[in-house]
Amino acid sequence: PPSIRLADYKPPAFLIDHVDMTVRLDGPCTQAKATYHVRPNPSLVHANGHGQLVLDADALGPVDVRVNGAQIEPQQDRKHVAFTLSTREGSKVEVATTLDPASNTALSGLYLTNGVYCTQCEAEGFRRIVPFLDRPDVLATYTVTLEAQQAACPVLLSNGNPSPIEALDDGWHSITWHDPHPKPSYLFALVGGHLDQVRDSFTTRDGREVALSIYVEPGKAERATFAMQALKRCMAWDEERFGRLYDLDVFNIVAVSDFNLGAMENKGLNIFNDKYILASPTTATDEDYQRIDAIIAHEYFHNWSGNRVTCRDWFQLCLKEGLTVFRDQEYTSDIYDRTIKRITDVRDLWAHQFPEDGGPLAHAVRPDSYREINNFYTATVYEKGAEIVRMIASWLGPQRFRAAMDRYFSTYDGQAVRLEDFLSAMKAEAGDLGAWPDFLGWYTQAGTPQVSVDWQADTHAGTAHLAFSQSTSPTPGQPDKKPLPVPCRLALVDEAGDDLAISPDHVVVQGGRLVGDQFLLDSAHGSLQFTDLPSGTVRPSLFRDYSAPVNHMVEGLDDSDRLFLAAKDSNTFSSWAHLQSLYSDALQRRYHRLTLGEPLGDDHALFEAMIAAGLCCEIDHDTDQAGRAATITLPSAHDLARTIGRNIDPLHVEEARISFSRDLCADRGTSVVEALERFELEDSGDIAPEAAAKRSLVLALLQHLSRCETPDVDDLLGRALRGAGGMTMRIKTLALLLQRRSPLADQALEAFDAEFHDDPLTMDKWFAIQAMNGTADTLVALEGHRSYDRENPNRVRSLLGAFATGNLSGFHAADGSGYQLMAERIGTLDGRNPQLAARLASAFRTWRTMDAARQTFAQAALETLQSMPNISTDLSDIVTRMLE
Ligand code: B3K
Ligand code: ZN
Repeated sequence: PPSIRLADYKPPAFLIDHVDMTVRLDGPCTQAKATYHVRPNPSLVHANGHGQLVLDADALGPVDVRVNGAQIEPQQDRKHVAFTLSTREGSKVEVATTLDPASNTALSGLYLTNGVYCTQCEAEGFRRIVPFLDRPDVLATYTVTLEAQQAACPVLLSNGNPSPIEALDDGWHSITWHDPHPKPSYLFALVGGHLDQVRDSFTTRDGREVALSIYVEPGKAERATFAMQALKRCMAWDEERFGRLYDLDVFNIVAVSDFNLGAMENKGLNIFNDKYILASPTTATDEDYQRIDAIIAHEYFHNWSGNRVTCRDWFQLCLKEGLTVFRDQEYTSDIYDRTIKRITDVRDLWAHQFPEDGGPLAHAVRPDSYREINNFYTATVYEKGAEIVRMIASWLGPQRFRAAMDRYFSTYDGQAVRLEDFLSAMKAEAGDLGAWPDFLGWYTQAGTPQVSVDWQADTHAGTAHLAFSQSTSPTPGQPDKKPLPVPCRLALVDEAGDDLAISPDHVVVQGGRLVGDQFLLDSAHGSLQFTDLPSGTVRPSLFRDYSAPVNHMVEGLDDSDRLFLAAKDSNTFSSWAHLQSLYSDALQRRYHRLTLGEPLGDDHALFEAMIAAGLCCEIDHDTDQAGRAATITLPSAHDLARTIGRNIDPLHVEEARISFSRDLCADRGTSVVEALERFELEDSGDIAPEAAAKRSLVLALLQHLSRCETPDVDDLLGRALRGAGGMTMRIKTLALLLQRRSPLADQALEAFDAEFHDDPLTMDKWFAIQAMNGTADTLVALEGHRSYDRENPNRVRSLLGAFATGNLSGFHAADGSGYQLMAERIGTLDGRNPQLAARLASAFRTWRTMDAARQTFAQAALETLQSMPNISTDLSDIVTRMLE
């Protein structure tokens, strides 16, 4: 299919103001009927008295169409239903069609999951229910009547507020939902089925009571109590922090077991992958709890950033996604720990967004064109999009940013807008900050800027010089790059570790601006020349809190400077980042020595620093256990591969990390073991953040120890496993045993299987750790397991997804077996669920960074997929871009 281009945007010729819809849920005879109140778009000139109304459609059977009561014969092809309408006055258009939700395995539109009817309409699923102007700039109010057999579907939900349920003849019943807020069709939803309900309520700051419900499959209500608490917490937070109040009488969440993504923000009726709702201490990890909290918040926050103010077209996707990720990140930072959240997000950005931005799938946060919009729900749109909002928020400062957000929401409420509109609201509150930086450039230019910084200090003269330069490598379709406004939050740190006050009188700035502690580099080159510095050694702390999503390298700071800053920098994020840069250098050094067959060398000084930072006090007696855990955690294998960049041998990447931990333990193992021994390896399983922080530190230590070859480590891990009070310690220690091929692993896997084999969500973890520590053969064996289901996306992601994204040496196996198996499975899956197939295929995006032999195998696998006769648009788009 041809590309759709932003430059070709045209407003719709007709608008639809109101939709009256009736859906009769009746298995393969399900009927969908809708009446549209259509009028010509008044902002356009209509030359004739009539024009074509071209409705979008997808995979629909015959459609019955009436215009003002009279049946007509529309032109219908696979993707459209078109007919002529008056442009002088409004028309009433009625459409009706029959659907079979059970045969909808793509999980877009109306489908059946475990006997429950549900919908997913973003981005283009509504047209798979009824023909419509299925584009985000057509906003309508909806009145939706649902009919079903009372016994099959006691629960019937849609958007907005409900009227009382009515009994019909023959055991049928019906209910009508009315949503008074105009919305695009992608926010439409309905649900029908047997579901248990967890109820609560929330009183808004202006005194309205909102009835809250979370619906789950029968018997799972107990596992939704944490989700309900999270919902109430984030509703209160959005009032407090952004002044955003909820706007309907009810707010419903439904958790379903077949879902292509995490969750969906349908107006008043969020639908979730049950993985992000259901949790209990015995089945969910600390990460699961945090993710549930964050996703509930994310979807809830969309009510304003996305629903009340929505996107004009899909190119503006990051208008709602980047902004809403920023909002959920802030929520998590306020509720938990700001530094840890920042570290976690930056690690994710480096692990997922950077490789995307540096490879064949690189695209701007606002792309210029797309072939399949579903392939643009990416780390770039979401995470880089959130980083851009973060730069803007930090440039404005908290008060101005809040005022700018208020302005954005009030100016554009009820409208479908563009990024330019968001930026104009931000700019309008910039006050005396001077010229508005070109933040739009960050949305339109793909690729990660490389920023080189050169530091030179003259202690005797009391001067120092920081020279910056930025450049961005070409990305597909964008050969030439321009400089972007790069905010570098910085400080000069004295010998005591204190920040020096920087007086503008003693700095000469070039190629940018210094505002407070931010140097805004807005040219290819810029510099800061400091004079009148106090005596003694001064060192720079740069990109504090990771103030810009760039790849930066600093010349002029040696290892001892970085070790000093790691210990003394008052910005806790930066002190973490200094150590990470040292780990990264040490691991790269080891990697290159491994490829040359040289001895690995000695990292003693770094080990000392690690132990000092990680074990500075008793494990048990400190508040910052999570911070120390992050401090001693190495960059991931994927991140190391990214920094190596080319001609990669994944086995050496893994061995570089393994050898580092092994040498650390050989060097300082006694201190590690002693520290662990002092902490009795008993875990309460308490889900409170303090208990979770302690577990994270213990696990970070065990992770290093598990690389030692001595058998007493098995004993230690075995004790930690037996002492596990909840799922976090249980699954993580099991994974470590598996990773070191311990004889204890098999038994523990069996015990897990025996306990959870009929609890699919919990078994997903069991599949995932094996997929991450096995080979293609392991996957084939696991596919035969009684708890595996090739048709459920969560199962597929836990096995195939975990393998392709969490097992570097398995997926990139030297004999090509990983690529081949993945390609086979993706090819089969494409026939059922193209979105899922395309997403799995994107794991191949780093194939050109591998060594030549691996590239040959990867290319062959991709070409096999590309030549499939019935390949979907989704998969073909991804595969083609990777081969271009
Ligand atoms: N807006 C949805 C994503 C829909 C993806 C469609 N392929 C979830 C979210 O970001 O909140
Ligand atoms: Zn979102």
